Amino acid sequence: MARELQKIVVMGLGYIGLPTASMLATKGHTVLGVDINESAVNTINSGHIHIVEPDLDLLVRSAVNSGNLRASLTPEEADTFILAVPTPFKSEEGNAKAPDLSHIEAAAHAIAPYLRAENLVILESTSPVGTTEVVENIIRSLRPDLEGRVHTAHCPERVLPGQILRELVDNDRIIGGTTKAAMIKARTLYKTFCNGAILETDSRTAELSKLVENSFRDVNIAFANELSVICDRLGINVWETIALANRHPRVNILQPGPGVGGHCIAVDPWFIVSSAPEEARLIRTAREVNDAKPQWVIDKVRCKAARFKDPVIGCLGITFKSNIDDLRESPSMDIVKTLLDANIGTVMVCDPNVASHKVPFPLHDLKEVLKKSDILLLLVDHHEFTEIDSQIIKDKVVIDTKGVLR
Ligand code: SAJ
Repeated sequence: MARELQKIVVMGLGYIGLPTASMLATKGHTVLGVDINESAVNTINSGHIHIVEPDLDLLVRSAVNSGNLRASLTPEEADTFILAVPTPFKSEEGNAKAPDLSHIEAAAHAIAPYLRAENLVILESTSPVGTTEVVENIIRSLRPDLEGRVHTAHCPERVLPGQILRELVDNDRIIGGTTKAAMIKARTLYKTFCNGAILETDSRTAELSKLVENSFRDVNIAFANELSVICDRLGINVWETIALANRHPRVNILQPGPGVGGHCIAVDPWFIVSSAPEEARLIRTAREVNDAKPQWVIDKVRCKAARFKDPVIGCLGITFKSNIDDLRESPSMDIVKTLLDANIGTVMVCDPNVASHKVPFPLHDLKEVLKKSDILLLLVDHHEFTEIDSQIIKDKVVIDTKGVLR
């Protein structure tokens, strides 16, 4: 394994930046993590974490205790700068949702005064094609004295929330340099902590590859969600249908649900659509199919509720997927909020993974919800819900968006 210990600045200490900074620090690099959130900076400097991810607390503590990881509000001079800031989309522009590059642009401006000749700048944030060149152009315009002497590369993050630490080390890594020299420098750094294969390419191909991975998943989940609506219309069990079809050696259908959430799969396909709006027809349609699923679930609940005078509607789960506490872009949360405002019954919400101060409505105990509900709406397959005894719910109207209450 190549061992070249460096001083590294990581811009953005969120779900990607903090694990990456800590991992680099535990491998012996001297790391400064930079964030605009002062309370996150203080929390990290005290050896604690401000986000939830299995075992990340142990890694951060050990990185901070080793003296190799510090957090700050401002960058310093270094050998390598890694940008791991968010890339959300702006509200609808025309028909496609346009990427918001303001955090990346701000990070590039923030590091510019600290750059020296032969520095490496790595963009890890998931980004539309051409964004690494945007970073390069910002640096060129702010530091003309360094023309041609700062290397830039795109190394997209690919880790799954809930398994970040394992995937950070084990996943194959795409390294896309704007030049061969940048690619070689980035490869050397990632080899210090990555056990997966290092896949070499240019920055634009690296940018698109990352977007394609998440779009592939979105399109396949859209297929499953469309099947669930078709099966409902035909009175056929979608879970059984998919399980049977998946016994074909070349079929592997994903699972339907209440919609697609999280900050990645529900966002990144739009970056392809906004770059090639005429051509990206399937990718756009998949987004629309997945985005329409929450309303379909709400309509189902309305239809069932109409049979009761004042039904108690028990909603199980509000996170964007199972066994995590993350509420970002959660379709279940949107469904629950709409039902709370819909005036069609008394809504009781339960999510054992979410602290009650994080949501603007009361959270109830699972037992209480199971006891009082007339209609039970399962939105997230947390393990607490998959273990519900079918006898307890046999007399209730059950709407099971994840197919676990069989
Ligand atoms: N979902 C379904 N049916 C399925 C699988 C998922 O409805 O069969 C839903 C989930 O419930 C959730 C959403 O899709 O709402 C996304 O969940 P996920 O577990 O598929 O993915 P994320 O968003 O947690 O992480 C993805 C990963 N990308 C891929 O698997 C291609 C991860 O590797 C990326 O690093 C991450 O996006 C990212 O940061 O881009």
